[in-house]
Amino acid sequence: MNVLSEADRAFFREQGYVVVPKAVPPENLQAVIDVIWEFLGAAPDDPESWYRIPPRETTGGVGPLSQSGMVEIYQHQALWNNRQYPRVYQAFVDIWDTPELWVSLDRANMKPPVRDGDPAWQDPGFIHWDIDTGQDPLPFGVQGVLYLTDTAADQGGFQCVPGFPARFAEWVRTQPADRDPRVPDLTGLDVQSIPGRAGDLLIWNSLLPHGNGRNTADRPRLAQYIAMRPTGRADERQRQERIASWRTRKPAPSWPGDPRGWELRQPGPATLTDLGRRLLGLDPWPGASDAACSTPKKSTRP
Ligand SMILES: O=C(O)CCC(=O)C(=O)O
Repeated sequence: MNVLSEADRAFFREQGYVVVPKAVPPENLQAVIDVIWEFLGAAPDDPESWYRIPPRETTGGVGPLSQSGMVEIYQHQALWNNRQYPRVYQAFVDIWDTPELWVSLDRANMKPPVRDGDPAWQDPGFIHWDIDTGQDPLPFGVQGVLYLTDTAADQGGFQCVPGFPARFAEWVRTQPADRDPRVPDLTGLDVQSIPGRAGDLLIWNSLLPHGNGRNTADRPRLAQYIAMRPTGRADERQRQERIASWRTRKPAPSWPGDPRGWELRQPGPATLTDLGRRLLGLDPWPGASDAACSTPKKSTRP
């Protein structure tokens, strides 16, 4: 059964994103929250501990946490349980109109409130694209974020320029030829923070300028990134890399990774359902064609 209604699809076309409520059960959300705190050696009720791991922007670019809250954890069972949750999968099937998908092996986010007098924790938020918007034709792609807790507009969560993909062609004609194809000039564009409830899965068109905001609330922002894209059996190298990443509990190539190797000390690999095995690439989709894979997204996130 479809997860996205006709109205959801229309909203996605017009606004460039759509929200799927209650995408996974509360216990799945809590399991990821627990593992994020364990990974960071921090606790939800101990604000000092939120800042214990210095962001990697202050440690020579290496570390398990960034100023924008990127948590370099990729293969834990709790993450996989959301990736292979049927309602999450069905939402992406509805977007792509095909059941043959691979899931991203993406990370999580814990963005603590900005801290007075501490330059390390003053992240202003950011807006970018993960695709090169100078390409012609532009490829269609989507990304997604699962809200692990209720997230207020001032809590450092997802922000974007609603409606932008539908206006891109008109907008780009007003831009200089040497514009940055990965970071828009925001002059005249309306960046909005998208608050949400725990369990919301927000899926966005990759052409939507997006990022996360400044957290001026008193609670951290917590999220898990999940995206899916059509695949095919043709790209054997990528398939092998994905399987190795799951099996060895390491990031896929091009992700920053965790120099402490926390995940390597966890039990694993994660147990996959039949759906999870297909979403990884371990098992083929029944009757899958040999169509070429779409190009993998190279992360440009901070
Ligand atoms: O933290 C967020 O919600 C946005 C993340 C982001 O910019 C990305 O996934 O490329």
